[in-house]
Amino acid sequence: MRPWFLCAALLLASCALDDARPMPDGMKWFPPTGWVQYTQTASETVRPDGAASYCSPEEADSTCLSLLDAINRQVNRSHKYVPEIAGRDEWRVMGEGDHGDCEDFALTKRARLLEAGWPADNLRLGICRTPGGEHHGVLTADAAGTTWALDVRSRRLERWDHVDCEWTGRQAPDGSWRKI
Ligand SMILES: [Ca+2]
Repeated sequence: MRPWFLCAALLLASCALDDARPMPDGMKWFPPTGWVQYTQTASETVRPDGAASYCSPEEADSTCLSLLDAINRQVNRSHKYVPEIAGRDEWRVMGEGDHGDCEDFALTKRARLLEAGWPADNLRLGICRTPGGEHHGVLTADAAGTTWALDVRSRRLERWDHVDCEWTGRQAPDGSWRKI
């Protein structure tokens, strides 16, 4: 199925058109402190092993994109967004009834998608700067020829280059961090 029809079928906010392209990777970057702390206690996979092929960027189909959209919506509506103070911001997967801020939503979506069979190397956390100058964490995944942002600020999937946020860094498929 062509990407345009996939987008229309899912009523995505920003469809993959002919100019679609995945987010590029840049030079190596230091991982955020919150991520480093998270990896020390996380029960989820934090270091991709490259073994899975289902929903890889090359293989992602309409089923994969539908799953991405469904979990993005489910997590966004199941938890309350509550800002946390810089320097005292814990990165964590939210349980039922928990609240959190941007990267907690991103990590929760990542955990739900891993449970559903998405490969860890196609679930990549990204950091961007909002128009208000705040650092903002977003889960990203590549499918249908582009990179999708699972942003807590939007109910629907957004193409990475349509998000109102300036990307500064993102994980590579091996889990390391790269500048954008
Ligand atoms: Ca947090």
